[in-house]
Amino acid sequence: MTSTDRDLADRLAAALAAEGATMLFGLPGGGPNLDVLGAAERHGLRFVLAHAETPAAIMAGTYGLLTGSPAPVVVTRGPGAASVANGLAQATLDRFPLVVVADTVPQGSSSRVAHQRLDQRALLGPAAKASATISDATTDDELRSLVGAAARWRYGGVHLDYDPTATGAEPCRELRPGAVVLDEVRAGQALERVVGARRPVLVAGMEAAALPDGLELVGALAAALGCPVLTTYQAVGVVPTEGQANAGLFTNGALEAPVLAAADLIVTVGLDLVEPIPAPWPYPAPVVRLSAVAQTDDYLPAAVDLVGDLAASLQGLVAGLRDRPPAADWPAGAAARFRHDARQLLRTDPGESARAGGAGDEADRLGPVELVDTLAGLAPPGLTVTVDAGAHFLAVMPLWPADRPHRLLISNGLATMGFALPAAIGAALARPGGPVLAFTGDGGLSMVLAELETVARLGLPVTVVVFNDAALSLIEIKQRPHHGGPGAVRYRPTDFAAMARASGLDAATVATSGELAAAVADPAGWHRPRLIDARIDPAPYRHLIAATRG
Ligand SMILES: Cc1ncc(C[n+]2csc(CCOP(=O)(O)OP(=O)(O)O)c2C)c(N)n1
Ligand SMILES: [Mg+2]
Repeated sequence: MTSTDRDLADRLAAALAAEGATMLFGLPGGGPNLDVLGAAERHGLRFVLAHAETPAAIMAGTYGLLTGSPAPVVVTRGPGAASVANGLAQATLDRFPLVVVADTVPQGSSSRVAHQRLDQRALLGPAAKASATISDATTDDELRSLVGAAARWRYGGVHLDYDPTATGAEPCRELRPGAVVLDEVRAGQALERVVGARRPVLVAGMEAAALPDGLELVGALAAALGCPVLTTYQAVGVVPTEGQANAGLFTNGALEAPVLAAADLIVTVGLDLVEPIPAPWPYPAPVVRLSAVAQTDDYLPAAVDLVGDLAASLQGLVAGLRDRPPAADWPAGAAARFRHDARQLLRTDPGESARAGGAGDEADRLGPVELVDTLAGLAPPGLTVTVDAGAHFLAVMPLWPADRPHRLLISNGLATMGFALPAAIGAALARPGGPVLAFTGDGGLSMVLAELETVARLGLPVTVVVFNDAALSLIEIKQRPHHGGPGAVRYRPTDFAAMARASGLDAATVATSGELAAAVADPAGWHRPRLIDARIDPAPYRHLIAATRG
């Protein structure tokens, strides 16, 4: 030991605690992992055991996002490190503050130990915001800098290979980015554009949602301009979805096109370029871009690129607008009309009447929109909702109400399946006592099914709702002839309610909105581990994707 008398596990745990970590997630291997666990417990961190490394990482990252602290996940060497890769990628691309602590074959024995030996730095480094080997030579300051980097914007996943005896490890880079001072000239240009626009539109992104006072700051700029605001998936709620400024979602698809086509100025507020779907930027209006992070690609042609503290940029514009009344003259109620029109389009499925005319029970089948509407009408206050990757998000995201940011959580940057259930566990732990609802497809749930036991073991107030269509529907609706047919996208029907009961949860199977409403009628049910296996009709997804993406 060089820099101190204390061992690495103890110093790492101290660094985590000092940076605000209060929980530790994972699935331990032997020796060094257990040292880290023991040290973490001595420093007051509670350990949460999961069934696989990627869901453990998603639990941790979600916990970190909602508590604003770096959240560690402990994994073993080799298979544990390989298995956490998707969770690390999720944290980095969705900007969740995760710290992966991986055991590794010690450098000193790597020439004779091939068992479970992988170049973990090469494996995990590209999926991480920062990657380092920590050893007894790593100073306490370096440990804090590394751990803390996860929860400095942009949040992301930090990977630490844990090897106390490593020597000559590359020195840790300084990860504390220097504060970017706002450029006064560009701030002035941004104000000129905003003051002069008659039809400005704000597009609020995840960086705005992560500001402690994002709701107030974005709301103040929208109020000063009297203009519509679109939000990305990860910024849902940064202006209340049912409030007067909200014009709906921005995904870079078709649904929001009427709003942005009518704009003569588009102001992106903390829009992260990982958020839009990959399509060209089609709008002629000039763009003012506000972000703490410099743009590194040429997706968005910004007329004014104001890089620096996002809260300060917003405050500066609002202050400037007090002295110089803006030219903006949107008709009263414009945002709410845009939002209403978009939802109306989603609800108007031209195929529905043909299906309703079909034989037997066809007309009664529970559609995805009906499912979302039914639950939105019955949800308890203060609910946190998580959503998986799949066609079902096309119904949930534009229709679920949220009155503040981080109430509706989704993996959008990585868009990984298997997100909603572990994220719900992380959210329930971060917001003790508050109910959580996880919307998932059957495919995504299958990937993390064992974590139902985690919900039951921890007694969490998590309701899992499965859009059970025995299919990878988002892929099926993109299939053309000669793309593998049903065998590539359809499963045998699975009884998820039986699986949930076997894992210790309450469970119900529903096939109509009436049955769904009855299944959630008891308010106490939101506070117990529960799964609702919703046998849905996937036919409306074709319309939902066409209306959303064009
Ligand atoms: C880990 C991972 N694998 C594959 C994909 C590609 N993918 C996106 S959605 C989807 C289908 C999801 O099926 P399901 O969970 O049943 O939801 P549904 O589309 O049926 O609503 C697939 C395969 C992905 N996003 N993540
Ligand atoms: Mg499915």
